[in-house]
Amino acid sequence: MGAPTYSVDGFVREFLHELNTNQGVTLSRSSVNDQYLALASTVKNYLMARWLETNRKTQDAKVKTIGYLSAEYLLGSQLNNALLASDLHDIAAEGLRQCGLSLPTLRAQEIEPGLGNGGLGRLAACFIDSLATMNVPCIGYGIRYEYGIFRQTFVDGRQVEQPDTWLALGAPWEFPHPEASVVVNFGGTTERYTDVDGEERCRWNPEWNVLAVPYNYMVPGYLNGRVNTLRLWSAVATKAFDLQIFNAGDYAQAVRAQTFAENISKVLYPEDSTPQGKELRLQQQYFFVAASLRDFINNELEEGFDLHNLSDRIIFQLNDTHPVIAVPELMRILIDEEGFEWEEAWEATRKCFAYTCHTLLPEALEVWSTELLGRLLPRHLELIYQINEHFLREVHETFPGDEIRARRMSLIVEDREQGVRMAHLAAVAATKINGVAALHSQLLRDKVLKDFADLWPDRFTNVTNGVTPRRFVRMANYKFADLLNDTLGSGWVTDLERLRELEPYAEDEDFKARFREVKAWNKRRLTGLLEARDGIALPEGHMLDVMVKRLHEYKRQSLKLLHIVSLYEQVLSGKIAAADVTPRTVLFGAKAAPGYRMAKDTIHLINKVAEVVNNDARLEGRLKVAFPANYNVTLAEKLIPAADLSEQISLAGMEASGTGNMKFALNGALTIGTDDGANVEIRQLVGDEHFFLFGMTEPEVADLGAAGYNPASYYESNENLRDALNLILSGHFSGGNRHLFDSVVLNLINQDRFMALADFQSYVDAQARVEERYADQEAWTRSAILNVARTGYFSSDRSMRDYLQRIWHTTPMI
Ligand code: 26Y
Repeated sequence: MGAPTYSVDGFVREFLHELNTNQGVTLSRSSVNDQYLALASTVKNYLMARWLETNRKTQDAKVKTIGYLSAEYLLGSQLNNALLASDLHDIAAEGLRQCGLSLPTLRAQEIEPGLGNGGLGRLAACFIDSLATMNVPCIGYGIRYEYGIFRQTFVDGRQVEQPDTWLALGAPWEFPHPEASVVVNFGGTTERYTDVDGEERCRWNPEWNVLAVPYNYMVPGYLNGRVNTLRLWSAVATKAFDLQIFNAGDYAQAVRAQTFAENISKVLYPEDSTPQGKELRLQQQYFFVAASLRDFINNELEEGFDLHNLSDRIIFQLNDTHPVIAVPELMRILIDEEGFEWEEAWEATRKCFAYTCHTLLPEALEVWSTELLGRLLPRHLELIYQINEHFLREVHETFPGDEIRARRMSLIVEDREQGVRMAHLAAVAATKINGVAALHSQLLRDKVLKDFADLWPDRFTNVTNGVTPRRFVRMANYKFADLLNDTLGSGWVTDLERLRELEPYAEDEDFKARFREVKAWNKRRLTGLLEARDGIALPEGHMLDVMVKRLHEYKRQSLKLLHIVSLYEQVLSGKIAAADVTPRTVLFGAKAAPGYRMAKDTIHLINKVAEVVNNDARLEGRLKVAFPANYNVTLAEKLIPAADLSEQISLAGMEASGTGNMKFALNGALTIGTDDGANVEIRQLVGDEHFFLFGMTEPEVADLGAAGYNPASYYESNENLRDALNLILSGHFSGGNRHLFDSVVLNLINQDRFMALADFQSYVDAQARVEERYADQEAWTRSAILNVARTGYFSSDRSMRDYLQRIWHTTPMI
């Protein structure tokens, strides 16, 4: 591409130049942070020419772009990924060494942008990485939260949230473009009028507005010279807004107005399942979506582009319902601003959107009250009503007289208050609707959106999630990557199905030994990190059993906990000898939504159990529980490669897909899991023999629910389960306080919405099979290698190919 390449000398020169001119320090007086920022600039400069070139080529080619609309991007650290993508890693390491510095030290300086809650946000980050790597034009649109996901700390075992000040030490990866700011309007009224041609038109007279300032981030493809853009919006007060108040002489009020505007992008909502219907969240959603549509239309299309053909140039992928307000926004632009007729506008709009659903929990589906929508976005509410009228007409035509069906399907729900069902709006507008794993997509069709699937069967499809092999294998597990390179060559990094070629090596003694060495090395690395980061000592020689994900009842961290408590109880009561317990460290990582009581109580209980179990000599050091605080992408990258056992134990029919499950399998951990989400596909691919399946199937769960589930009956009939629960109730883990964990334990015995007790025995039995396999290290290693060899399917590159073929109908640039 004619862009510069660096030698070690050139790199050093550039690095020192950045240190001097950007940080304003000499090497000898520079802080680690100075050095980190200078290094980031050096890498950025390198990528810059490629970025500009990518933009030019893409605009010239006038091809279709993917507009990924997501309220969350859980990016993880940027430096290492940029070094990898630009092939600068070794040069930087050597250059820094010559300066007397160490790359790992500078790397550790980075605070990851945690602009997402969990799976959905991380998926967005994997997808944009894959699109760049596959040479597909994509703009990721989102929000530049000033505070990302909170930093979790534990105080006496309880979660305490601290603000995530990720911008405090400088933000070297972003490029603000205030000159390209966009005004976003809110509130006010709508008005009918007759235009100069005598046409009846509508006008929105907003009451207030804010400025959306774009911050661009590079999304470098892996070694291919492509650099796509992630454009995150930040809110500031508009001049017009505060000038008015300044003129009125109320300085303090004007400053308050500024704060009000800036609140919009201030903080990521840390809830990931139960929407609270907060006004600020709706403001955030409309804010980034309105700015993004405006930006695309004004800046990515050539002057005079005919918006009837908009879908030739963009497909907006809706990452769950959070950006769905984009649908009425595009209708508003086309009708009110461009003078389209309804039918023309709808025809153009529909082709520009596709919708991914990420949930099955009914309470996770967003519904916005019409009172709030009407107050904040009056014109959009009118348009939604109109879309609904047209839609219900179609329902009536297809199912004449079926009033009940029409009411079920309506975009408007009449509950205690009237609301708009955002998933229905998404379904009505989208060219394609997809779930994120085969089972999930099936359940979407059969349950969550059944009426829509009856009406439009062809709109529904599945795209199973994937993860980027660059970050989660090549970077996170570079010793393993080296082994793979030695064995297969390096093509697997962009063609993960090539891991299949590993299959014969599952029988190769030498390879197996090297595989185990890598695992052992990863464990030592993790041990060092946890020691330094958390003061946690990981015992040597243990099976590392890992459950990391958001804390949620449906994911059933409590089931894992019952397994631990039961093992412990059986040793205390002499049912089993400590010497017969497989040495095991159970490692948890999980954040709870700050307002989610049960999740926070579960964290507290895990920590208290850990305290007692870890200090009880009767276990002879054979069972440890570790719960490092603040699980995030950076920690995941160290943790996953060290794991032996991956816990994917949600109640069947609840986890839409899971993506952690894929990361573990690809890094050579075996899975203990239910038939849920993408576990189903993982098991089918790796083979039953190499996957520890347990628990009810989704239809069995449905049947048990219908028959009337009674958790207490399991408590009564299963001795080990009862003894474990009783041990908690006895106050053993709470210094004698018998009621401290009533909320968790009594809920399990009396409600247990996610049927942990029903699956307990099956889980324990599966754990026994785990231990048996683990005792035979040869057999375990063979299974682990086959897990890697057979899970290349879960590359997000494959997910992107599926979206391209089945949903976006476009191809990579050549
Ligand atoms: C509306 C608001 C409260 C909300 C905010 C975030 C609702 C949901 C979310 C996030 C959901 C999420 O992360 N879902 C996960 O998406 C992953 C990627 O598809 C799946 O692998 C995972 O099973 C699903 O729980």
